[in-house]
Amino acid sequence: MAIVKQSGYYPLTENSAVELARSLGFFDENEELLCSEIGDGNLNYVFRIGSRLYEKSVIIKQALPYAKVVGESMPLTLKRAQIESCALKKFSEFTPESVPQVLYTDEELAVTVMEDLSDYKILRKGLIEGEAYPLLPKHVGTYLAKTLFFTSDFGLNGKEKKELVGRFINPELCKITEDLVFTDPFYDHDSNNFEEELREKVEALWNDHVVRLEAGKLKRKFLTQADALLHGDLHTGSIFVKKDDTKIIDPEFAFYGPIGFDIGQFFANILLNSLSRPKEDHAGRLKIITETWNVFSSEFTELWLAHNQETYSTTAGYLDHILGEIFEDSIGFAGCEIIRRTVGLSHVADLDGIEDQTKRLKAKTEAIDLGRRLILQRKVIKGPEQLALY
Ligand code: SR1
Ligand code: MG
Repeated sequence: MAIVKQSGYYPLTENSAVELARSLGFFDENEELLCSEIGDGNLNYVFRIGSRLYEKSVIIKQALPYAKVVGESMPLTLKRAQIESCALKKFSEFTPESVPQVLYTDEELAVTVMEDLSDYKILRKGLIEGEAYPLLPKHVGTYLAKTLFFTSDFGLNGKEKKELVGRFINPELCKITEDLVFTDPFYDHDSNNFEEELREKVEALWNDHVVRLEAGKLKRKFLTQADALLHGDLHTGSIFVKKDDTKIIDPEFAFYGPIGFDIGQFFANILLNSLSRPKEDHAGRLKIITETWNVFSSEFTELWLAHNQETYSTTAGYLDHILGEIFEDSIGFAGCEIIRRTVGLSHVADLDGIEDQTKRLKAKTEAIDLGRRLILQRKVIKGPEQLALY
């Protein structure tokens, strides 16, 4: 069957994705190709296209004009594909080993062609299966330090930084986070989604004025504090792992926001996994958080000492103040993310996948308590070791 070349935006199918890959010269004209749609995220199509034995392969990711997880009733800008590929390219300037290589982008089709990472596994899946990744904290901590330092006012001059802020204005995707992470779970909102057995617990959360006040303060930071170019959605589904390597994927939520947000989302999703595990696994999960923070803070410090462009950077106490603020924010943001993944829209398989209802409800109850504690106590929690689950 002849493929008619379409113009403008059209959603790809497995056939048209193959044709696109061929027309872009990734494969020979007559090469027999295989293709499957492997996207398991909330928003996009992801096609894997390869030669018969996948000796050669690429990924074609296409943004849909709506959120796949909700359906066509939730329209979503296609511009996010461009944001994602620009963010991947920007991050690769500082840490090329941490992100997939972008091979081609098409703004109109909302398509990014990327290096195929099918020999990696999504971290969330690996953690649920009980696998260990000893190099994960080193890789994630380094990625965080480099991307967050080098896109901040400490790593860039004022003009360069402001140009980047402008390039990464991402209002539609930020609005999703503003609503789903920072607002809806703290109100009786339609988008919330929780098991009826948790209603009493959730209503107590909605009626807790102090939690709501602190969540409001954290939301304001997210709205206003343009510290650095964030990934913006750094949960364990945005990280690909294998034993000796880690890749950070999917930065379509990238924008200039508070440095603690990426760190907090990562902490939150490790803690959510921990809550789903037997007690004997908790220390290992806490170690991921502790080591990631230690790597982040020591690498951020090295970059600060070697490359800081801010006159005040040599003032005694300034670096400690900044690191203290980043840590405090990351704990508060982690609290919001934990609550959202338990009572809001877009849950995590770590908790929802617990088959035994009693155990699942217990884990979710503990998640709500933990989220509350992190939001309320973020100023007194001084180190990651204090995040130990009871
Ligand atoms: C409607 S989108 C739901 C969630 O999926 C993404 O991964 C983000 O976490 C977003 O909040
Ligand atoms: Mg994603």
